[in-house]
Amino acid sequence: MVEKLDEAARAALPQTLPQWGLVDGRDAIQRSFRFKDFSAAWGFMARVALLAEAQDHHPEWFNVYNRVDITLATHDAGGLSARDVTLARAIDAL
Ligand code: HBI
Repeated sequence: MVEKLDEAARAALPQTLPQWGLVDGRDAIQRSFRFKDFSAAWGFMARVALLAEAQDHHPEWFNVYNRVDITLATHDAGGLSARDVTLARAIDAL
């Protein structure tokens, strides 16, 4: 079982992940990305997929043309965990 994110880490989210927001009605974070076109969006998704496999932690996402919306939550924890923060930071660093 994966531990949910502790209160201190939750309070720090605006600083650690300033471009991510909390999802309404759900213990999850989300960020929306825009790219030049579909090819650039898909290239980004391919790199996120490799990160996800390396971390054994996977995004929920939606893509249309140049837009990629990513939601992160830990299903094994029933909400946010440190795994989501780690993956979000790695995505931000791409
Ligand atoms: N990805 N987002 C997310 N949440 C999980 O709990 C999770 C995952 N990828 C793989 C994974 N868990 C494995 O530990 C197994 O539960 C399949």
